[in-house]
Amino acid sequence: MEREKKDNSRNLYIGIGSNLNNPIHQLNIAIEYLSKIDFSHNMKIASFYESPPMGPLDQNNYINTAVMFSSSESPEDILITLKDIESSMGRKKNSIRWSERTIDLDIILLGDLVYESDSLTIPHMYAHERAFVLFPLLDLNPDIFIPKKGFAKDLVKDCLYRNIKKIENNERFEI
Ligand code: A4P
Ligand code: MG
Repeated sequence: MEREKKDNSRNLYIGIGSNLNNPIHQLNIAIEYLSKIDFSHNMKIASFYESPPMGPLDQNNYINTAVMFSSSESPEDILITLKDIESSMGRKKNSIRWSERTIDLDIILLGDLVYESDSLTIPHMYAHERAFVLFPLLDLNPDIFIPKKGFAKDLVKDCLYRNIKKIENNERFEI
């Protein structure tokens, strides 16, 4: 489990997804934006993964990744920053659940914080059950623990949406 550091900073894990307008390009743009925010020092970037859409099937495959850096920002301030980046990248609101999007930035974990407000749930409510979230997290930290759920390396053995392919070497994962 991660411990809080003395300066109150915690390891922030952000999940990134896209399935519109050249998703790999969109992920790279989002990473560029994230690397420029003033609290994103020493950012680590996971591999990119392709998977079929969770939700309506009449949309393109998704590309997902995650980044991690240390942050002492509040959860709500981090969410505002992520929403700003989504709007700068032209994300449009769609009323259909789990519909296609140019970019989706989710707070997956903030150290071992458990946080719930009207606008935010940390850890991300479904992170523990999605292969397209867990594989990138494991790239960043093989011993990552999801509070109240368990170690990602255990959760991944039994999770949903497991038809996932790592982009660089084109290997399909068999769990
Ligand atoms: N919110 C609550 N908790 C969080 C959090 N931890 N991080 C609230 C970020 N936001 C959080 O999000 C809706 C609201 O959730 C936010 O305004 C915030 O207040 P949104 O990004 O506007 O909408 P959304 O992303 O469509 O929400 P939803 O239903 O959570 O979608 P998901 O779960 O992100 O799923 N298939 C594949 N293969 N890969 C994908 O990445 N993604 C989705 C979207 C569908 N299918 C997919 C993928
Ligand atoms: Mg989202």
